[in-house]
Amino acid sequence: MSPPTSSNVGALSFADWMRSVQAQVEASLARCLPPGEAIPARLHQAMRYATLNGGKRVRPLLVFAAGELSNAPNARLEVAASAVELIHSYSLVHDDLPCMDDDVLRRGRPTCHVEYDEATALLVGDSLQSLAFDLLAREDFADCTRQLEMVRLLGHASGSCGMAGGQSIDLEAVGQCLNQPELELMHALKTGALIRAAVQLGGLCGEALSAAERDSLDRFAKRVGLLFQVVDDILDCTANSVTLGKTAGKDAAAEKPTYVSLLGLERARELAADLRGQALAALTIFAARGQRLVELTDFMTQRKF
Ligand code: GRG
Repeated sequence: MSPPTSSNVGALSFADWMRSVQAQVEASLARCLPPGEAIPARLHQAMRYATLNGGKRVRPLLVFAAGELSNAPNARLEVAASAVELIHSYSLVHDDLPCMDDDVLRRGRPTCHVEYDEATALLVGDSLQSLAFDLLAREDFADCTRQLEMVRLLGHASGSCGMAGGQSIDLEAVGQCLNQPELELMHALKTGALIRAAVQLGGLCGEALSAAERDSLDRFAKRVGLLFQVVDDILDCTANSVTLGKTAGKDAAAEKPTYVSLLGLERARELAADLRGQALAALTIFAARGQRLVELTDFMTQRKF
């Protein structure tokens, strides 16, 4: 299927649109990752192993869906979406290491350090992260001001005041009893910051949004980031490892605080429904232009893996 363009995107069903964006991002990642035979071949093969052929590509989908609000060029969205997915892939590789979550299954396959080795997995994460910024800084991607803003935004979202900071809080929280605001802060950083960045990057790829539109989009991004995590916590204790493609029940086994451990399953489900409502309410300002974001919010609420 060819990539969606601003002229045909409205005509595609959500399922076709999603498949088309996923295929486009897969092809873009395959192109921008160094070939498996390029020296150092083992590292490059491991980078490709950790990034390609798997993953729902939720963050790239958010980039593309947010890009529809600002009539963003498809090629620019592809670069921004690929950069976010590289950061996400790096975070999963490092998260699975024995010094972090110590997991053996990811996207239905052995984790990167199991398939290769720990040192290689560490370098895979490092290299994927560097590649993300390399991609955003390439000269033909956009105008320099926009590129700088995107580099800064992604750097902030993935660093110690964003995803890596959230991971640090997560590691300290093992065996602790966090209250709801503390849990929310941890997830706003660990999972939410990159999801928020994906939405912001999509919004930045096209024509300038008004201040009111930017505020609404950011409100949406924060709510949908939290929604993603609440659903993840619910799936961790209701779905099995085969469906999830990762080890189910990990959080409870590791004595990690989650929305389910804090609120119970039913209230966690109610919270997910509330967050969905708040996310959709934030999109009303965009009317029909927000259609894909609305559909994507529902996909993120109803996902089974
Ligand atoms: C190591 C700096 C560093 C950060 C790690 C993302 C993360 C922070 C840890 C992952 C642990 C985890 C399972 C978090 C819950 C939410 C989450 C990020 C799930 C995985 O994302 P999906 O469902 O995965 O989008 P796919 O495989 O579909 O890409």
